[in-house]
Amino acid sequence: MENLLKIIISGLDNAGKTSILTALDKKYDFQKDIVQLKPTIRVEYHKMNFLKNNSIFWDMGGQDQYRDIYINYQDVYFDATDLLIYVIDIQDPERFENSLEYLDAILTFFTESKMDVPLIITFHKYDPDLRGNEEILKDIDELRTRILDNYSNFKILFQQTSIYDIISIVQLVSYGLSVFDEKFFELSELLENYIEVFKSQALLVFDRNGIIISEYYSDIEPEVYVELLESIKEHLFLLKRMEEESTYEYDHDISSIEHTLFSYLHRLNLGSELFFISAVTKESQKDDLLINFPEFLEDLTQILKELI
Ligand SMILES: Nc1nc2c(ncn2[C@@H]2O[C@H](COP(=O)(O)OP(=O)(O)OP(=O)(O)O)[C@@H](O)[C@H]2O)c(=O)[nH]1
Ligand SMILES: [Mg+2]
Repeated sequence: MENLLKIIISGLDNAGKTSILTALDKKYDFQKDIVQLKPTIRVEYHKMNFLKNNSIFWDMGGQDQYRDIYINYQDVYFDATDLLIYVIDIQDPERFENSLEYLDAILTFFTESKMDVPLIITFHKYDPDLRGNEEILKDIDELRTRILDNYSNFKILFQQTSIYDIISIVQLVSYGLSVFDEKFFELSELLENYIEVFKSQALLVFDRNGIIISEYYSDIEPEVYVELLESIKEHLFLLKRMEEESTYEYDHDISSIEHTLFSYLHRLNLGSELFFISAVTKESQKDDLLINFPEFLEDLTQILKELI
């Protein structure tokens, strides 16, 4: 049966909410659209399909006057929320308090209405050049601790995102949507098992929109991780092409990254659904991957069938 999910994306004005949704829509060519964004007037709706679920994203403009409206008419706006994504601009410490107050107003409403809403809080604008910045990491840590202390009755996931790191944006949504189905845990276990069989570095399953359905990484050094993300990013572009050119001749593609990593992308058609599997492994281990891949595909198909 098809579900319709209501996902609210909220936070102060200028936090980056609309940018996140725009980046998701246009994963492949989004930078110029984001530069031209204007502040959101009240609420904008974005629709997105994810497996069985149709999701409506409510992008709640964060300017003062709109926040007042939402808070005064909370039941209109927040009623029947399935997931709240709350965006905090990590580059704007002067407004942390303000942002926590707004979050508190929303969570107080959920508590009073006895609504058990899962929550993802993202520390946004965590741009690649800020990775490892001690001040920012300290801020993130403090915010996280404060939020956890105050709202122990909520199920909260934390995430760091930047529109300059498209994978982080894709992950944000995939974490959010995976809280709705137990099958995702099974899938994650399957990937965990096979990453050992393959002796590989990364294993990801995407849907046709490039949303990560599940992913697993082995313990890897930071330098390898950066290369890995680059190769996955290439896969995102490629799977777009594979989807558009339904006549695309091959069901898989291989590339090598600086002769050390081997990167494999496979397309899987299941009924009218389309999935992509991305695997990255050491060049020297590629046989383990290629030999065991068909068996993995079979197991994966069993689980995916129940998700569509
Ligand atoms: N450096 C950086 N800037 C970002 C990022 N995401 C968004 N921005 C910028 O932040 C500004 C505000 O982005 P919006 O997406 O319009 O913010 P919003 O939360 O939708 O704001 P309202 O609609 O007013 O509530 C824009 O200038 C974006 O280009 C990011 O990850 N890193
Ligand atoms: Mg906006």
